[in-house]
Amino acid sequence: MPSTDEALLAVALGSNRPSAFGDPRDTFLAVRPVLEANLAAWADQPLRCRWSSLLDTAPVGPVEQPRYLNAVLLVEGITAKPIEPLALQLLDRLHQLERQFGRDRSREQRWGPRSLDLDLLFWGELRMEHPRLVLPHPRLHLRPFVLEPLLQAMQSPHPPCW
Ligand code: PH2
Ligand code: MG
Ligand code: MG
Repeated sequence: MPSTDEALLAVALGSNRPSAFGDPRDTFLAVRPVLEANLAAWADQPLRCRWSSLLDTAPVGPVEQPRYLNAVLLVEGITAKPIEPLALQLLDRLHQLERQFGRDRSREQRWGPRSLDLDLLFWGELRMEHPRLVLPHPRLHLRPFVLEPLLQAMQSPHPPCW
């Protein structure tokens, strides 16, 4: 159980086009340890990671695009106080990882196909409206492809087998 000075953080993952690592499932398998290591480096401490299973979901947005694979990672054990500059540092790390996995934001359509999308959903009670990052994620409550894996990760005591 998270202690009172730990704030829970959640990241949503999505993919519906291949990366250099393969199809979306291969991409998720490859990014999983890298994302965990990145989060621990950002928090500067060991963390506990709880993953949902992988969900195959219908695309929301432009309909002429492949189905998505979605998952959510819940992170426990961060003792740093949730503050805006630290959240922005994490956002930079997530964007860097997206690029490492073949994402090129300059060439993509809004809500169109992507090899890897990493969205920060919330970090404890932190509320922010920065031009680069709004927390909690403003569409979190509208998206079954986020809510379902989030609920799974919250309920799951063990890491799932992908
Ligand atoms: N991401 C989008 C747009 N539409 N649809 C599904 N099913 N899953 C996604 O992750 C997703 C989407 C933009 O980030
Ligand atoms: Mg995103
Ligand atoms: Mg997204």
